[in-house]
Amino acid sequence: MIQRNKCIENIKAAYLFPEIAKRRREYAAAHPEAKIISLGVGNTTEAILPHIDQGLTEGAKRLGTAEGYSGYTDEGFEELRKKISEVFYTGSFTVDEVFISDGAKCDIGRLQLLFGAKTEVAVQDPSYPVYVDGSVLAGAAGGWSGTGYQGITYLPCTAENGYFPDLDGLPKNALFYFCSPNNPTGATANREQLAALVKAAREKGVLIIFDAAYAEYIRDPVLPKSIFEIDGARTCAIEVNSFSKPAGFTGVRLGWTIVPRDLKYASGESVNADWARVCGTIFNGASNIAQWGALAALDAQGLKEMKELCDFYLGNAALIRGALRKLGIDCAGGDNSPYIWARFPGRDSWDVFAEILEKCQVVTTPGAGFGPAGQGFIRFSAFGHRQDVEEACARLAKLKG
Ligand code: PGU
Repeated sequence: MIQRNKCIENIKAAYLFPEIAKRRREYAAAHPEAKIISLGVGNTTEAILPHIDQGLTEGAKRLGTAEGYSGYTDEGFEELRKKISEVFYTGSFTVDEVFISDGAKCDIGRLQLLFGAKTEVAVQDPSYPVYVDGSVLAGAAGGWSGTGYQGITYLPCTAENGYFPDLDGLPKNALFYFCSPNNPTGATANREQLAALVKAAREKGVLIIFDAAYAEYIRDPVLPKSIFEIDGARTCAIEVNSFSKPAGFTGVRLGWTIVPRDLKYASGESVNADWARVCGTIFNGASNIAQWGALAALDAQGLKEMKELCDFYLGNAALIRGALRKLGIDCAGGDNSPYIWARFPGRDSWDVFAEILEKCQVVTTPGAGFGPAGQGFIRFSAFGHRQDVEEACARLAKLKG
């Protein structure tokens, strides 16, 4: 029989979120009366707002007309690529530097193909599990050592360093996944920090994959929403982004990736040209309907709706953070991000997860699932209906004592 891919063997256990869903199901089976509320996976809950929804439905209707029909769109509608450049990057990228995807996670997975199994990988610790698990699947990291995967450099992001890593630990010529606003800590890097990151990356020949999936949650006007607000980033960074969290497109599926033409490998060859080649080979473009929705999201009315939606979830975040602080639980995040990172010193985060589920019937995400430095933390997601979030906040009082 055919052999199993060794890289899959190296993966420690189930992907974090299905594991949480399994524990929730087990709890629900044992407690059929429980009204469980999820503040676990960051999955949007609110209806798509009317103008953006109209973009989607009109897009679907177009496909039923001779004039409006479209098939494969490869790297995406040119009009959408242009609009993304204008709205998010002051028009500074040409259409061939903007690649439309079916979501940030999908591109994070595919991007590894550019660099291969020999790549050194560094991550913020804790981090979105796809960076590490994707690297293991691509063969760029080895087996589980008990505290982390062999071959991955974990750069701790803790309360002590303001959730920004010590860049001296960044290996040379590595791929560095960096997420701001951060999942899971909720920390948002400021301009000086990102400038230091770009400087270190350029000095060390590091390529940054900057995940800006939560950029539209930034409310502080001085905080950068993109790595490309920093001079020099075009020669050392790729940015992935998504309509999932600002437009409620988690189920619609649409994102984009910026690969600057100035970005070169050690050999001098173009990363952009290779990315076009990879996408052309294993990706047949994003849904046309989703792209019509995204175009609606990027006009004046759509941008207003995206802000409204993010404000709603930020309102939830403020409620959760307030409830935790009232209990004396130290927490970060929640002001420019939809995640709250709560500290339970000296505790195993899976134990705290189980305690919150049992006492409050609230599902969270254990910090250890995001990396070794996540031990002793719980991530609360602000994606939920207001009534559920209010109810969850009231139940959290049961954690007292
Ligand atoms: N990037 C980051 C940093 C994310 O947190 C998520 C979703 C994505 C990308 C995915 O974006 P798409 O455009 O929708 O592909 N993170 C959620 C959902 C769990 C998951 O496995 O993606 C979370 O709870 O962390």
